[in-house]
Amino acid sequence: MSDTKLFKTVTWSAGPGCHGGCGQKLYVRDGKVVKVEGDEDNPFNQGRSCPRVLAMTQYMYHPDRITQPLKRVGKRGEGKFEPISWDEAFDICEKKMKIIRGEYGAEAMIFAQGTGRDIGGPISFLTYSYGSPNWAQLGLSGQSCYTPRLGAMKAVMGDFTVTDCSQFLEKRYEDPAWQRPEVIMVWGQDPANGCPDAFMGHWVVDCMRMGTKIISVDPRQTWMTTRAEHHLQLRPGTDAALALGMLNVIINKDLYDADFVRNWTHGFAKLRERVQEYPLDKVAAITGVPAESIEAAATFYAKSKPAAVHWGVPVDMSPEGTSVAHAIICLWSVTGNIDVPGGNVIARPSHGVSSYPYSTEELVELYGEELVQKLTKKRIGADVYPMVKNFRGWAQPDMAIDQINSGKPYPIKGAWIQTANILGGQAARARLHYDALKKLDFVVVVDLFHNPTSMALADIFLPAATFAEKDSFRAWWAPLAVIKKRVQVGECKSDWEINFEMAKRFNPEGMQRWNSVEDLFNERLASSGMTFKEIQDKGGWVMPEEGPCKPYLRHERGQLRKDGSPGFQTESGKVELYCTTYESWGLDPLPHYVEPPQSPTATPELFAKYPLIMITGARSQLFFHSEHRGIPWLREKEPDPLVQVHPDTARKFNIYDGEWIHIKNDMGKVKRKVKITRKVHPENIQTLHGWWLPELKGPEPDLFGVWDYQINQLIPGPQCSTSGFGGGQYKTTLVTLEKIGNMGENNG
Ligand SMILES: Nc1nc2c(c(=O)[nH]1)N[C@H]1C(S)=C(S)[C@@H](COP(=O)(O)OP(=O)(O)OC[C@H]3O[C@@H](n4cnc5c(=O)[nH]c(N)nc54)[C@H](O)[C@@H]3O)O[C@H]1N2
Ligand SMILES: Nc1nc2c(c(=O)[nH]1)N[C@H]1C(S)=C(S)[C@@H](COP(=O)(O)OP(=O)(O)OC[C@H]3O[C@@H](n4cnc5c(=O)[nH]c(N)nc54)[C@H](O)[C@@H]3O)O[C@H]1N2
Ligand SMILES: [Mo]
Repeated sequence: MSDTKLFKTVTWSAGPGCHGGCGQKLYVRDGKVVKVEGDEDNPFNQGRSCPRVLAMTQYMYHPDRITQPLKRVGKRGEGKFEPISWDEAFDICEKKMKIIRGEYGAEAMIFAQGTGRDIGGPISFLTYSYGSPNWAQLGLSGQSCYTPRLGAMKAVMGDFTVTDCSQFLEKRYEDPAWQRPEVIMVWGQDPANGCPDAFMGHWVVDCMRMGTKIISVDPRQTWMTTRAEHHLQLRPGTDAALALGMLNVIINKDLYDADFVRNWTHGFAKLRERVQEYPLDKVAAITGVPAESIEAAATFYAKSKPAAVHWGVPVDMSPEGTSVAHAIICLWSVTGNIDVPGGNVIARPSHGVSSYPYSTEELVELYGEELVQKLTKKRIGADVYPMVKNFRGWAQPDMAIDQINSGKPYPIKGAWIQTANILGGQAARARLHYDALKKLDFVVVVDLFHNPTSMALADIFLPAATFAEKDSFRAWWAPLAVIKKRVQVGECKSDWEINFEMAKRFNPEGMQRWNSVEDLFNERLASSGMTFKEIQDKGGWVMPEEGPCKPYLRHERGQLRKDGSPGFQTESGKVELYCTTYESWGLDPLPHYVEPPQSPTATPELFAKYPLIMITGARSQLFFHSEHRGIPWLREKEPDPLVQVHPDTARKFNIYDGEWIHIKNDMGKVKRKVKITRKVHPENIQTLHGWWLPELKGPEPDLFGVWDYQINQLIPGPQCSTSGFGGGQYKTTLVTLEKIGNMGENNG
C-alpha cells in the first residue's frame, strides 16, 4: 500500500453519527478513503473505534448516497427528483425562503435539526442570519435530550458536570492529579453502547477494570447491570422518586458531607424537609425497587469517596425531566462530589470555545443581547415555558408542530431540515408530524441519504459531507479539536459551507465580516488564542490549559464566577439545592416526583387495555437512531427490528421467539420480531426506534416501510413538563402485543 496516505482527523457527525470526538486515522488511496482506524495518540479514544466508524468506507461510497443537489419534479412524496447544480439549488432556496420571509415574516420558517452532531453551530448561524427565532429539534417531544439536564445543572449549580474519567487531562489515567472514582452510579445509561454527550462509554469500563464499582439504575438487565454491585431495577419513569428516596436515606442517616453542605450549598434545610415526603416504603411502592435495596445502594454511594453519577436520556424523558435532574444533582452535591478528582467534574468547553451554542448565554455572546431578545419575543413557546425563554434558544417542539397545524398565533410556511429524520425516528406522534409538515409551502432537506422524511417532504435535497469530507471544529468538552477535510465525494458540501452560502444571501451586510468559512472558524476559535490552521499544525487537537476549563476544585480557587470570587456561578454563589432560579421561573424550587401520564396507577383503564410499559430506544452500537440500516456490515448483525419480551410475558401472550407481531395502542400498530429474553422485566417490553427499511420502495405510500416499522407512531404527546423541556414519553408508553395472523413469509 505504498501509494496509500495516512491522515489523522477527528470524527463528529456524519458517518458514525455521534456525540463523540474520537481521533481517527484515515487511509486514503487515489482520493478515496480505503480504511479507518482509531488514533492511539488521541487522548479521547486512545485508539478505539466503534463499529460505525469501522464501516465508514461502506457509508461514504454507498450506491444510495446522494452526491448532487436534487430538485423535486413530481408531486411531493412521489419520489421524482432531478439533479441540479449547487448554484441553481441555492437560487431556488433563496427565492422561496425570501418569499416566505416577505409575506409572513422570518418566523414563518422553522429550522429543524436532529441530535447534537456537528450541526448546532451551522444551523443556528443560518437561522439567525435569516432572522427566524424558530430553531428547533422538531419532533423531539419535550426537547427530551440533554437539554433538561443541562438546564437543571445551569440553574442549580451554574455549570455542567460529567463523570470524571480523566478526560480533561492529557495523560489521562496516568496523570497523578486524577483519582479513580470508587463508585460510578450509572443512571439510565448504557455507556458502552451509546457514548452520549461527548463522553466515551468505555471510559467507565476502563475505570471498572481498575476497580471502580457500579451502581446501576435501569429497568432492564444490560452488560452494565450484570456487573453492578447494586442494580436498582425501577419502573420506567419513576427516577425522581428513587432519587428522592436515596436522598432521604443519605440525609436522615447523616451520610452527607456536612462541610461541603455548610460551605457550598444553599437551602439544605428545605431539601431535608422535602425528602421527608419520600419515605422508603412509599418510594418502593412507586418504583418497584425494594426498600432494602434502595437503602443499601444509597449508603454505598454516600460512603464511597470519590463517587460519580453518570446519567442518560431517560432522566430527560421522565415526566418533569428538569426536576428529576435536580434530584440527582442534589445527590452528588450533598455528598460533596463536585469538581473533585473522580467525582462529577465541572465541564467547560476546552479553551472557552463554543462549537455548539447550548445556552441562551452563549447565543448572547455570539449574536448580541439585542438580537437574541428580539427573537425570543417570537420564539414558539417562549411566552409559555420558562426554560424556552431563559435557558435555551430553541423553539418548543411539541408546540411547534401544533402551531404548524393550526397556523396560530402565526403561520409556519417552510422548513429547513438539516441532520434530522423527523418522520423516521425523532418525532413522537409521527403521523401528526407527517400530516402537518405536508402542508408547508417549501421544504429543504440537507442529508446524505434519502430517508422517509426527505422522500415525503423535500422540495430541494442538498447533499452533505461526512467528517472525512469537511472542515469543522469541536470543543465539546475536551480536547479542542479541528476536523480536517481529506477527500471529496461527488459534489457534497459540509453543513458549514452550505449554511455560510445561504447566510450570505439572507444577510449580506452582516456577512461582510467573513470572506470564508475559515474566517468564521477563526473568529469562533479566538478565545483559544489559535487559528484553525495553528491547531491543525499542532496535530489537530489541544487539551485544556490551567484555568476555568481545567479541573479541579475551581469553586474554591475562584475560577468559576465572572467576578473572580470563590463559589459557583449562581445567584447565591452556592449550589442551590433550593433553586432560586427555578423559583423565579415559577417552577418548584425543590425536586419532586410526578407520575408518568400513562401508567398502571395514573390511567388504570388504559392499563387494563394496554398492560405493558414500552421502553423504546435503548441504543445499539450498530445504528445511530434511524441511520445505518443500509450499511451491510452493520445491518447483517441485526437485520430485523426486534422487540425484547420476557419469557413469562411471551407465555401470557402465546407468542414465540422469532414470531412477527404487532405492538399496539390507541394510536396504531407497528411490526416487530419477538426476541424472548430475561433482559426485560415481565411488565415491560423494549424496542429500538428509528426503523425503516432502505431496501423497500421510497415513494409514497411506502416511504421505505416507515408506517409498518416506525415505533414512534405509538408514542403520545405532547410533553408533560412544566418547564417546557423534558417529559417526552419515549420510555413510558402503554401498549399491548397482538399476533399478526397469517402473514406469509414474514410469519417466521
Ligand atoms: N422511540 C424513540 N424515539 C427517539 C428516541 C428514543 O429513545 N426512543 N430518542 C430521541 C433522541 S434522544 C434524539 S436526540 C432523536 C434524534 O433524532 P435524529 O437526530 O433526527 O436522528 P437520526 O435518525 O440519526 O436522523 C438524522 C439524519 O441526519 C442525517 N445526518 C447525519 N449526519 C449528518 C450531517 O453531518 N449533516 C447532515 N446534513 N445530515 C446528517 C442522517 O442521515 C439522518 O437522516 O431521536 C429521538 N427519537
Ligand atoms: N450507537 C448509538 N449511540 C448513540 C445513539 C444511537 O442512536 N446509537 N444516540 C445518541 C443519543 S442522541 C442519545 S440521547 C444517547 C442516549 O443514550 P443513553 O443516555 O444511554 O440512553 P438509552 O440508550 O436510551 O437508555 C439507557 C438505559 O436506560 C434504560 N432506561 C430506559 N428507561 C428508563 C427509565 O425510565 N429510567 C432509567 N433509570 N433507565 C431507563 C434503558 O434500559 C437503557 O439500558 O445515545 C447517543 N449515542
Ligand atoms: Mo438524544
